[in-house]
Amino acid sequence: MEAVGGVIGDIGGAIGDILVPSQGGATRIVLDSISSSVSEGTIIVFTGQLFASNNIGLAGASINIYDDDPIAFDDLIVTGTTDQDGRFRMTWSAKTMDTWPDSSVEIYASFEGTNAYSSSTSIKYTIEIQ
Ligand SMILES: [Ca+2]
Ligand SMILES: [Ca+2]
Repeated sequence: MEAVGGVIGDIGGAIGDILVPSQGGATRIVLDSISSSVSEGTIIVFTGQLFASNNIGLAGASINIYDDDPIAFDDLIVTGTTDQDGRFRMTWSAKTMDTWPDSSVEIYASFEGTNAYSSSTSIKYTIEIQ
């Protein structure tokens, strides 16, 4: 039993070495809530904050705002960079991003990750473009 336990332990270690990245601190991105219904051409302000796992804001990180699409690639709406507190702020003139299935835009914020930090995406907000 001693020997078997040792073997299992060695396998577990090997799997851990392969699957768990040596770098890649977890991140969390928060996108502040957005109006659920706006007229076309309304200036929407996307604000939020990117956090490292210690809840400290992550500065100088690239943030993308996307329109989520179920079939096609998500549409990139606007990009920005976080400030010293990890906060971001971008503006967008609201417009329809899809001809199908409806006139809503499904907005989320995304941090693509770096060598030192893993990627994260925010919750999604649906905006009706009037
Ligand atoms: Ca969409
Ligand atoms: Ca789209």
